[in-house]
Order: sequence, then C-alpha cells, then structure tokens
Amino acid sequence: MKKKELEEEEKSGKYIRRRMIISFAVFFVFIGTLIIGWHWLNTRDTDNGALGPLRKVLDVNEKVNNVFFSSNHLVKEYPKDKAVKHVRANGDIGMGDYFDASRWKLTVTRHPESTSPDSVLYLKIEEIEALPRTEITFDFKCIEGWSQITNWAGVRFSDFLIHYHLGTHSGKAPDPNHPEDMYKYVGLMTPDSAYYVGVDMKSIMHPQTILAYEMNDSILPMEHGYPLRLIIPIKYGVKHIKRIAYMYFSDTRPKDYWFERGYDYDAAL
Ligand SMILES: Nc1nc2c(c(=O)[nH]1)N[C@H]1C(S)=C(S)[C@@H](COP(=O)(O)O)O[C@H]1N2
Ligand SMILES: [Mo]
Repeated sequence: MKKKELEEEEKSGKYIRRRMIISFAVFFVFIGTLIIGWHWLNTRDTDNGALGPLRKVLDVNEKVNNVFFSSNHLVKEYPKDKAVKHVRANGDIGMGDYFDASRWKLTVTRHPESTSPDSVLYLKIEEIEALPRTEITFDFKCIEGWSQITNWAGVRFSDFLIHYHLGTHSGKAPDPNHPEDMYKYVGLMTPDSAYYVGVDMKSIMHPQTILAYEMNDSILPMEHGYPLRLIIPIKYGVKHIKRIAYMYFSDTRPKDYWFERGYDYDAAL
C-alpha cells in the first residue's frame, strides 16, 4: 500500500474513534440528566397527590382554563335516539345500600360561615322537579378512557341558583352584571360525605350544567345517582357526582375526592 493511502486510512480510523467517543459522551450525559431529573422530581414534596412541580403545571392549566373559559362554548349535543339504552354505571363511592331514599332531602348552605338556621335550605325532590325542566344528550366521557352518548333531564343549575337566590354573597339572585357577587365555587357531597366534588362557579353557570333527576325519560336509577346528580358536560365523569345530598358555596376550593388523589381540580375536557 502506498504511504498516502495508509495516512488516509489512519485518519478515517481516528475520525471514527473520535465520533464514537463523542456519541458515548453525549449518551452518558443524556442518561445522567434523566436519572438526576427523575430523582429530583421524586424527592419533591407532593401537593394533593401530585408531585409539587407537576402540580404547578396542573395549576397553571387551571388558571388558563378559568381565564379563557367562555359560557358560549357549547358541548356537542346529539339527537335523543342516539342515546344508549343500557348505560354503563361507573363509580359507587358514597352510594352505599343503607341509603334511605324516603328521608332524602337536598341540604343547601347559603353562606360558608353562617350559623343562622335560615341560612340552610332543605329541598324535597318534588320542589326541584317543579322548576323548568331541561334535557341534554351528549357524549359522557370518563378519564378512564371510555365514553357513551347518554340522555339526562333536570333543572339547569343556573336556573336553580336564580330561583332560590343562591350562590351570591348578597343573598340576591345571581346576576350576570354582578359576577363579583358570586361565590367562586360550589361544593357537592353524597349523603354519607364519602364522595365530594368542588366546581368553579363559571362551570356551574354554564348553560349545559344541570341538576339531573331523570335518565332516558325515567327517574334516575339507583346506580346512576337517584334521586339527584350533577351533569356537567364540559367536564370529565369524575365531576358528575351521583346522589347529591349537600350543596354549599365558597370562595376557596371545596374539597374534591379525585383532586386529593392526584387529578387536576378542573377535570375540564
Ligand atoms: N357518588 C359518586 N358519584 C360519582 C362517582 C362515584 O364513585 N361516586 N364516580 C364518578 C365517575 S368516575 C364517573 S365516570 C361517573 C359515571 O356515571 P354513571 O355511573 O352514571 O355512568 O360518575 C361519577 N360520579
Ligand atoms: Mo370516571
């Protein structure tokens, strides 16, 4: 072999070796960063079930949702005949068999700190059924990954609050011109307080949010939340609390079952 060719070969050999060393160095730095980053994340404190830094991301998402939320945005509705007849029942926390339907009433606490007896309202299901009825057929979505088109009827949550002058600091009916008078959140709970959700007032006032007492034109089956449940199509299934017994208002976040277990508070679609 000529001298020149030998030089060439040696050069490319060195070149390949250098390339390999650089590749390995980059690879180890990459793996090292992953390990250190993962370790850092896992040694952060948790905040309501989510690791601190991840919870911060969820909180920022929530703020963005609140700022840009518009009640003009409606969830898609379907013709009633598209609703499934055999509705899947999912989640039975707070729905124990010992539930005494004959003694059920909706207990509404008008203000968070008030102790006066007239600050609490007790409503029978007939009183709620007497309010204007509204219906919705929509694609009900669970965060577990399934969805089904279902039909529900009840009273619009906003109509309910307006009728009973609820959800305001002043005790007047909610008024779109005075959003500052409204409490920021509504809290809802089952009779045994085992399942509970908190929902921001904008989402409660959304025109498709209803307090439902019917499914497929019949009274709510037990496993679907008899006698009263929340239907809030702009949110995932976790917020559609079944068998509501308690309602209250607050300017701070009411406790929320799945939020405490690491899900984001909004559960917005
Ligand atoms: N009281 C109560 N409400 C609940 C739950 C629950 O476990 N307990 N599960 C939620 C979840 S995760 C879903 S997906 C829906 C399911 O509603 P369905 O059983 O009527 O289909 O109910 C929601 N409401
Ligand atoms: Mo769900």
